[in-house]
Amino acid sequence: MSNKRIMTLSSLLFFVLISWLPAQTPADTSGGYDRQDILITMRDGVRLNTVIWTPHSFKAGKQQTERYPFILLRTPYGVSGAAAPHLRAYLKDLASDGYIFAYQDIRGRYKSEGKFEMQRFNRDKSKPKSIDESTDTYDTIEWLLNNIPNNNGRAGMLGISYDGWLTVMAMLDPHPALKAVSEQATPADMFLGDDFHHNGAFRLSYGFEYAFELEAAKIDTAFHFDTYDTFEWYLKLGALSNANAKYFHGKIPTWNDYVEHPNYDSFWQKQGLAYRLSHPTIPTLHVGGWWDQEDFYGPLKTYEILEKNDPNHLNYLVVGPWNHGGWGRGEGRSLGNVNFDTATAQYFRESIQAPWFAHFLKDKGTFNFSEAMTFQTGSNEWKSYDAWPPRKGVNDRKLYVRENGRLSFESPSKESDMEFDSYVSDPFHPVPYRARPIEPTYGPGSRWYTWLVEDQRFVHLRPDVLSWETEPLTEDVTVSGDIVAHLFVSTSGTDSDWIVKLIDVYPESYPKEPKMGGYQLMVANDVLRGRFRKSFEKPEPVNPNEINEYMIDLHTNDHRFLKGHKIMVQVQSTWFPIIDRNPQRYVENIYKATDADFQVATQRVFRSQKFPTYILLPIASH
Ligand code: PG9
Repeated sequence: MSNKRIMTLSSLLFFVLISWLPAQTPADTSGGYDRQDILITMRDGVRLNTVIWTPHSFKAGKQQTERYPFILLRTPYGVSGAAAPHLRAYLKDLASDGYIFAYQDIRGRYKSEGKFEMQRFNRDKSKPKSIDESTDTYDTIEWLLNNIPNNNGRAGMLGISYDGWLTVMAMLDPHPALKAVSEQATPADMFLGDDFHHNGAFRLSYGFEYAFELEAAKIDTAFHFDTYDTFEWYLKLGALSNANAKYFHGKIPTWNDYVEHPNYDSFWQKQGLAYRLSHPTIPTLHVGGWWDQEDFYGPLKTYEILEKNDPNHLNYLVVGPWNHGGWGRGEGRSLGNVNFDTATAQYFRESIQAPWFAHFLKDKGTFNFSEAMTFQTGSNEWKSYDAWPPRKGVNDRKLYVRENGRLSFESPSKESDMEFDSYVSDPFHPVPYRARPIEPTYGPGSRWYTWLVEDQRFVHLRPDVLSWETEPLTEDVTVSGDIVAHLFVSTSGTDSDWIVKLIDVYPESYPKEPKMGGYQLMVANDVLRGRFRKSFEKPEPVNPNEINEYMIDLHTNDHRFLKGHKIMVQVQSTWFPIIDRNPQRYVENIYKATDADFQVATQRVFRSQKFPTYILLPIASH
């Protein structure tokens, strides 16, 4: 890997891409691989740069006794500098089993020809020469089978994030030799839940910085901020319309897509996996991390979509205590300040990922996979389920917001409709989503990778962050499955964001790990943009001061709140700059709003019998 490449990667996607770097541990020289760089020609004549790694014994020219399957990895992040498979923590356990690895630059990236398109749409099948990521994968596998000797006629594919999404694309009209895949942290829907928006609320800092990195004239150029604290920079940017006016000048296609598609129109729908996928075509292992700061929604949603139509039982799920791609590197004993007691990532690679491919591609080992395998946090134990969300031994219970900052499984006793807690949401003084300074997302020293496990005390008791908590628990409370917040709220404005965080509060005194005393660990969270409360396709203004019920999907989880801990809920209306500021005045298109559109709003969260704000928790008996 050239120095230049290492520098650009470190400022781009350091954590995802670190899996492309050699493992820190000494090289396993017993399992060497040899390299060939080849341009493989696609059906339309475009050539894709592919690095092929074959087990060392190939070179010796000996008669081969063993035939190897292929493992394909396709990526927009550059393959030429990537280390050999046996030197990459992510692939080491596979490499020691023996595969032929092929790493490929996708169209328009690094040494591949053609044009890059962010999450390219499916091709028009009526045109015989039309291409998409699925045909590029198909053509690559076909070429490999015909040109690389001593293969066993089978291929597998895996990848994290964009590479995970490319793995999903391989499942559309798959090559018959593709026998197993593992999509890991694929985005499934960029409007509803992954990198670029959550429930229609724009992920400003990510959407801005990633689009620039991928689409600026010079490959992988990080945007240059003139302040270290990007909170300050984005605040000074003001309304989103200033981004094109001052910086992008219409030259970043993905930014223009955000601006032209402010609602869940056919652009976002056709890009999403619900539109593209119907049923599993090959055995598929979905992998996600509970604290994935980029694409947690994606792998769970992709599993859910395929699970609806899986008569041959090809669909499997693994979720562990990881950030984005955390299962692909290191041991996974901790994340930020949170300890998991065991080497969760290493376990995944050795005992799930490698046996998965060995089974389908090499007929090796006994098939020992449960439908869903999760690492339950809190108890810090691996669990197996025959369905996800689990159906057995789980009952939904409502945890209510009550008076005096209390949270309780008992419903509100107050009859008066006007029981509420209130705060002022000021878009000119937004609540930071992580402690400042907020370094550029992928910049040096960035704490982006662990912000979801950051101690929420950094905003607790701010006047614009409400919080309610239970008494210390008298017994463990385990939450396994889907969590939904039901807010009965009003705003004095005509649009507004609602952010809900479900938090595990550690006991103030915690001798096991003193620094965790009183820690507020977020276990679930999300935002809903008020205009989309009834429909993501057709936004509507909110009537000022009208009480509305908002349902906010807090996704799925497997977490045990231990005896002595407390459960906390926090509600706020800004989360900056990961989420852009809602002007709090309804405008047709927030990306075209001007600075004059922003206003302060008074927010109320109701907690009466008639308007009971609560979190619906799937409480498990296991
Ligand atoms: N989260 C990144 C991404 C994937 C797909 C589209 C846009 C961004 C990534 O880590 O690859």
